[in-house]
Amino acid sequence: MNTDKEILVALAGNPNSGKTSIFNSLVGANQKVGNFSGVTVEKYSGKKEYNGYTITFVDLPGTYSLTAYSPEEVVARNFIIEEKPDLIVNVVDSTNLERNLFLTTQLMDLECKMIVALNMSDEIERKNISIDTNQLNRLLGAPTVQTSAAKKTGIDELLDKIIKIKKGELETNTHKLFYSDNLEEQIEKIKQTIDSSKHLNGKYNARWLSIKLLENDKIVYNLMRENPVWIKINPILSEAITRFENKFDSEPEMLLTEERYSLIRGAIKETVTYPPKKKKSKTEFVDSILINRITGLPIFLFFMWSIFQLTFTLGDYPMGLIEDLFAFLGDSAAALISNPTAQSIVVDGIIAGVGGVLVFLPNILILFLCLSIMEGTGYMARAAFVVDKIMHKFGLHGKSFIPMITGFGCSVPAFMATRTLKSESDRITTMLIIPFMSCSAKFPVYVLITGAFFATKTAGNVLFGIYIFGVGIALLSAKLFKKTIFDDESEPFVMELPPYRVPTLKTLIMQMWFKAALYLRKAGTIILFASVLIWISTNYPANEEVAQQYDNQIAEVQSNNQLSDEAKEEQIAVIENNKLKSKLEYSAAGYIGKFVEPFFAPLGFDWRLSISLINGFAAKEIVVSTMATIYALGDADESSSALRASLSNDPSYTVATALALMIFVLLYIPCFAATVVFHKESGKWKWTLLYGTYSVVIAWVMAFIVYNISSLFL
Ligand code: BGO
Repeated sequence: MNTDKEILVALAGNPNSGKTSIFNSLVGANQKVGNFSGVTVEKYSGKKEYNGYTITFVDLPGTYSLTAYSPEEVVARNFIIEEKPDLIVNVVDSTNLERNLFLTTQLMDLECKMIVALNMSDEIERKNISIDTNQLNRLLGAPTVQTSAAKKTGIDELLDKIIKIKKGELETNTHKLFYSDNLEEQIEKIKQTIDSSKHLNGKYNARWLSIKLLENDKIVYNLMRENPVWIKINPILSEAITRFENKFDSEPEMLLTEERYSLIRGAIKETVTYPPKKKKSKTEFVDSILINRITGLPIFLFFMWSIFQLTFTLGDYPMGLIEDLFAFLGDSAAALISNPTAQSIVVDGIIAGVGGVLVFLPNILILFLCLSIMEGTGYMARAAFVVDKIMHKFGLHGKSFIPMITGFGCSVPAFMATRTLKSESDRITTMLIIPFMSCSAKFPVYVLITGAFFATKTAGNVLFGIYIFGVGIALLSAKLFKKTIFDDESEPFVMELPPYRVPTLKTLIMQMWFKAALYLRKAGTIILFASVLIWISTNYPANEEVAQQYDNQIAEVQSNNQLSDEAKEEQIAVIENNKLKSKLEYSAAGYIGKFVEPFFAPLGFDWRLSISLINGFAAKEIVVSTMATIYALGDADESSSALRASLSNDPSYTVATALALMIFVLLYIPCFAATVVFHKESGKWKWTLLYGTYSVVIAWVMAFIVYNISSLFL
């Protein structure tokens, strides 16, 4: 920053250290979202006016280290190197110091000015743990502040220290992180050679470059290879690596990591005091059951099964009420609007389409609430731990499981959550299988179909079965990709077990409200727009000739004096129904549906289901709204009754059709938005093409198998 009164501060920390919460406490509503230069990683920044200074905070992506394995790590360290912030606030989760201080040691290597914010201080207080911050300050050579983003404590102290450092009244970066003599000797040799080169213009810290070269950092390697000094460095580096391998039977990278952890463990021993240990802590006791080798998996499956039962049984009550509300709205609108076209567009288009999607809001809220509780309590990480072994059998590790579970909510954040995976092959494989983790937008289709074709008692089990089927396909696909495309093993990774926390009701309600608002916004915009489009495509072009033929038939029945009034009414109702059905068949949607019907016919789907599935490429909720409009228009007698009843009463659909439809919806591309994010995250067209074609092919093949097998028995 250029003026004396402006300070640029970067917030760095592990995911879930509370970095975002600290950032929010610091800047409040003065936030801006952009992208880090040259990449698509989101950049949150915000300004704070404090004691005459303007402090700009930039929230760096959450990372566990600063290697070159993931885009986030590269973004974070490039920002520090290239933007040269005045100061780094390293947010550390005090309840998990060993893991969090690893990043701190890497920031120390960068020799930048730093304050360590020991966050979650409320948690350690509750656990009677105390940290000697003065001593930690001395050991790390950086001021430390205890903060609690939850209780909003320590924030002003943090701001005061930032200003003091700017004014030069407080020392930071007072000492380097020194490694053992063997390592230091090699670091120094490489550093001296780098120092002798004028080509790097002091942009990079020479000691940091030396450490990174010893760590075999790909980006630094490439950078240095382009530099003339490489001719001198290369032999020194090769000699150093061979020497470490001969002497310690280990690469310098491993030795550096070991030494960093040794320093951290030492620092913790010297500064942290734990309360006297009782027999077994509560966490240890709960963990001994939840992540036990025998009980862990069944308990996890039971939790997941209960979630689906709960969403179905509990969600059924408000769902019935919302269905009644929309039926009432439809009847009222029909009574108020006399123009038949306007009446149809409002009742059959908008109210049926939007209403058809909104009735599932309660179910979705229950699902999100349960997922939030799992995440907030720390159980999600345990679940990942439990499935770690199984995941290894399929070429992945437990770390991939969290993005997969996030995929139950929405594929978009799930694709983003894969950023924590360091290996490219693990990341791409996980992204390719996320579409099979059924997202909440597919949920309305299942609730609709299971509700229509299965008794309430079995519906929850069918729903659970569909999700498990998706997980099975995901794991088998991972194995296939790992064996064919990537041909490598998953890399070893420490599975973290965060402490158990009791999520506050406020956080849970806020999260639910946030999701509800998104769903409502989607219903009020995309779904509303799609409903009107669907209505137009199902009403136009109108075939006047065919309509006239039906009108003639009606006129004939009316003028037939041999029929009683009752018989006339009955026959006219049948003709009216046929007239509406043929109107749909001759409409644009009818033509498209009929055009794609041969592709879907082997799966037992007629043109109406086919067009709904085609529309579902845009968003899965539109599958439901398309059906809602088609059935509202196509059934003269039951225009206001629930869509579920229309489907179950339709003689052309069987339980086999229902199962095949759910399997197809489960497995094919989640939605247009997710596809865009997939492409952004994977960065290559070849992956996006594979993602699209693979999911559609698998969806078709599986739906075909399920349809044909279940047709034999059901
Ligand atoms: C959830 N104290 C306590 N007790 N909690 C804190 C503190 C603190 O000082 N600071 C943050 N948290 P982020 P990153 C959550 O998300 O800021 C909590 O990744 C939940 N989620 O509220 O997001 C914070 O930016 C469901 O909690 O971290 C957040 O570094 C139920 O730590 C979590 C309850 O904070 C991570 C909480 C699905």
